[in-house]
Amino acid sequence: MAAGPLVAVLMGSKSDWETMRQAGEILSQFAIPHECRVLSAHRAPVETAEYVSQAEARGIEVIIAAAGGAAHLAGVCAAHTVLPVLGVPMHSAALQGLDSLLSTVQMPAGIPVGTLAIGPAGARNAALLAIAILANSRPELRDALKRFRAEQREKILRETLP
Ligand code: RP5
Repeated sequence: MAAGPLVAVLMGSKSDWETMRQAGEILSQFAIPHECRVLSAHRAPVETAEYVSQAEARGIEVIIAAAGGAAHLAGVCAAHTVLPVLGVPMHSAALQGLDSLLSTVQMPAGIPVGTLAIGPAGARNAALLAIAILANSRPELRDALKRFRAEQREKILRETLP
């Protein structure tokens, strides 16, 4: 596995960390080198563009971008790189994340963002999808994903009801 980060987990605010740490935990579980950073498309637009523009040269292969409200972080990231960008809409107080979902998922044709579910499920699935992308060229990761699926199946089949 590479020494530098393969996956970047970006989020628009530190207030997103409680959700996005779950993406980091999955990546750590699979021993994927990654880095997590707060970067905002509207509060730090220049630094966000610089970071994403340099990501490919740094060896990063997948970018996960989480934001809430008028959530344009993932779209802005995708505008600055051809690396796959996975968007995670954050739950929002005003509209329960529907605003985040629509503004992340509704990218006009030509600049894709792969959008996951709102909140923790999206955070965890973004990490799993990033691993699946990396696994295309890393057979050991594909095996690890198959073991992860098998564990979920076994857990479900062991469930008992009162
Ligand atoms: C977005 O605005 C962030 O991604 C966050 O989800 C939301 C609220 O940010 P804070 O006001 O909590 O910093 O940019």
